[in-house]
Amino acid sequence: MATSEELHKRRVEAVARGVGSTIPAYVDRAGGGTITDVDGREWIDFAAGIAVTNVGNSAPRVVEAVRAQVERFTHTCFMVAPYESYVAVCEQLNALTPGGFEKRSALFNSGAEAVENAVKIARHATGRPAVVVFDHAYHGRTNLTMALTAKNMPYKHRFGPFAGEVYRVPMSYPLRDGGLDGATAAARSIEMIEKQVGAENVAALLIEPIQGEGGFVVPAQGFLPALREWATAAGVVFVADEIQTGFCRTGDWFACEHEGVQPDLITLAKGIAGGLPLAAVTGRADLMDAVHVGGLGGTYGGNPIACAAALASMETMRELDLGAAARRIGAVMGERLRVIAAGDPRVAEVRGRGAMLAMEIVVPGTLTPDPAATAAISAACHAAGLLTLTCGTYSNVLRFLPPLVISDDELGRGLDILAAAFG
Ligand code: PLZ
Repeated sequence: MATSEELHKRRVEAVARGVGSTIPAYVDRAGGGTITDVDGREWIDFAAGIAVTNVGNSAPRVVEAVRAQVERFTHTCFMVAPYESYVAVCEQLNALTPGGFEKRSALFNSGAEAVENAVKIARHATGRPAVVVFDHAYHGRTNLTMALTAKNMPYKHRFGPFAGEVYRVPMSYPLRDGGLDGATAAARSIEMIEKQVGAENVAALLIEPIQGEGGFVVPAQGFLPALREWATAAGVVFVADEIQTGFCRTGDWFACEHEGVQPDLITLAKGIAGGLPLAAVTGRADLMDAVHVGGLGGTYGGNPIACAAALASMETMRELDLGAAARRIGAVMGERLRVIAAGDPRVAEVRGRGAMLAMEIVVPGTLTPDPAATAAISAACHAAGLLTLTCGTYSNVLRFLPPLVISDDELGRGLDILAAAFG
């Protein structure tokens, strides 16, 4: 087998430079909580493919379901000749997502595609043009979702012009907004929408209940409910982007549940199908069904193999109670992170929920972001056998997203490596 170094040389000659990788190691296999490269080096996995393999890599039920589906048929296109598993995934999403009202779902391939479709549906249903998004938001890399995403480098730089009718308002970010309470922070955002956009022009308010790429920003309590309430009164479609937070990651099926928020539409991807590409928009039947027949779709959306994997993943989440697993991981990890933070003035804050935790790194005694220290700590983790990711508008957040099936031993060893990396 080729070595990681050999593969890297081939990659440089074959793969476009614009596609990056966190580690220069080439994967041979990956299990519950580890990734092994072609040279036999092992990493404890605190990335889960960016919050995708919540059920673990090659989860037994997923492998079995995919194998069986591949043998039956691989693709017919749901828009040409439909099949049961697509319908079954939609039924489950309608039942699992917050809100007891009647719902419908539509399936797509990627998170960005789900977000694009949520905007299409909200605009079509309301007849309004504007979309409101937040500072530090991340919603994807397609043209519309680049416009919805906040951060320039690396996502938007020289990729414009961007889609119009996108308006950005302040996020509740307690560490960096002076600790505004949720209601006050929401009032500030709402005033900006009303004065600068006009509520009657707004189709959708789109928000990650805990921001992912933007820095694992957890809004102050009450922020999301206040926005939800305003959207209802203003006839604005409240869209929760749960692409990173969904499917047990935060200890509930969906992060909105923590404060009892019921979105009108919810965008889903990543953890939905154990690593196979699948995404969804789920929401109020009156909004979803407003769109004319043929208005939504795509060749591969809801591919039968991905649907089989999704059904098996959701079954695994139920069977293993991965919500409880995420809460347990969060308790163990949170305690260790707070010990590290107490002994290191570079850690401004430990935050997150369940198995979605982060540390924001600053110049000691200030709130000045320290992206260099963040990168150095992450690199030390990689060198010592722990796969960590960074994020944040200021690239100064270490984030931890282990698979929810990680063993206690792997979790403990990973945290030991992290503690050592802080030195
Ligand atoms: N919405 C909240 O987290 C994807 C992006 C990694 P796609 N986040 C990881 C990268 O650098 O491209 C994401 C997300 C939220 C939307 C998306 C987009 O999902 O499946 O990557 O299109």
